[in-house]
Amino acid sequence: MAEAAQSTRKKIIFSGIQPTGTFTLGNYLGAVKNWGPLQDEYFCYYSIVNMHAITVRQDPKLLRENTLAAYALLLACGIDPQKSVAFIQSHVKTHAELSWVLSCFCQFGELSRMTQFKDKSAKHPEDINAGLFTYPVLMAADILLYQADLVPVGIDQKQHLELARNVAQRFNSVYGNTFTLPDGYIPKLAAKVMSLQDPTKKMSKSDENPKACIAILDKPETIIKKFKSAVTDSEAVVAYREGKDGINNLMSIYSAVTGKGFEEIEQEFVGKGYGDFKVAVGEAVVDELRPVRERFDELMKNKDYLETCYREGAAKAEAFSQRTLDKVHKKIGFFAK
Ligand code: AQP
Repeated sequence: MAEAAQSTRKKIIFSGIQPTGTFTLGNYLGAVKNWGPLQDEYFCYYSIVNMHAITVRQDPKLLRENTLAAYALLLACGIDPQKSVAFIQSHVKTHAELSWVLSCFCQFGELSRMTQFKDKSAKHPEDINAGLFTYPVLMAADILLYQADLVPVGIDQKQHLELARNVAQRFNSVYGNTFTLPDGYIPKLAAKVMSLQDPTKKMSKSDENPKACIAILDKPETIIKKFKSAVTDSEAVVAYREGKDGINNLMSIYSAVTGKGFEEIEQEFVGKGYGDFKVAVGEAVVDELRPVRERFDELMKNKDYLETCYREGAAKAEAFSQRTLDKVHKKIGFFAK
């Protein structure tokens, strides 16, 4: 399949998601939902990036469970392992190997400027480890190993993506054309879904307040309850405007799941209060997520199938990425044993 991708010059996509908990509505709308429809047009590599997850301390048993569940969720969200290469990052050793090489082409200063590093260091002051600092180098390796043309991500990953591009450009300028320069593929809507409890903060899997985020496997009644308690304002007018962060967030979510534009939504809720609007958003999200939950439950009953898929995915990912790594090793002066 890798050869086919090369010879027909089908564009290549890479993206990943951390198994740090059940995907949120933010992960889903900003990233994973958009991955499925790309499978026919592009050659896609999608990964559960468990090596990134250990930059924050994880319970080993839970990480194992979350990794398998995240893989099943990936398929439940529409990734077809026959069309795409779906794999678990730690199964493919080239990621760590290229990451080391690229870390020698990445400056301390540029890593120090990464906002995710600053945010996560502030959140975990007791464990500001080197992996947290070099996280974007591993992400650059993930992308560049597959010669990805496009990387579908939420807007929070834009800075890391730019760094990957800079590292690739730097390497290419020294050793000649080696890596494809990747572009971001950021959705127009819901590129940054905000917390339901603090709409100035992004919705995150690891938020300590469970009311702040919708996990895509939440029960319908839990989803409705969380939307009902979402923080808004005291104006009681459903309108997309500066300063109405809570309502803007709910309108973006509603728009992303129903396909309705902001004006249409404003018209729909003229003369109605926030209560009606919140329930409508909740119900639309429940409808959107129902098939994902049903498919996930089915997949988790068939662990053998999941194992076959992730093993095959890893073999395909390794075969393709090894070629990039061999090329890199040759260019920098390593020779084969
Ligand atoms: N709130 C969000 N809105 C839109 N897109 C989002 N993404 C994350 N949060 C939002 C996108 O989801 C993809 C996978 O993200 P990740 O799991 O690799 O890492 P993250 O960005 O750090 O996600 P979380 O949920 O905030 O995880 P934790 O809490 O573990 O750090 C990416 O494409 C990301 O842009």
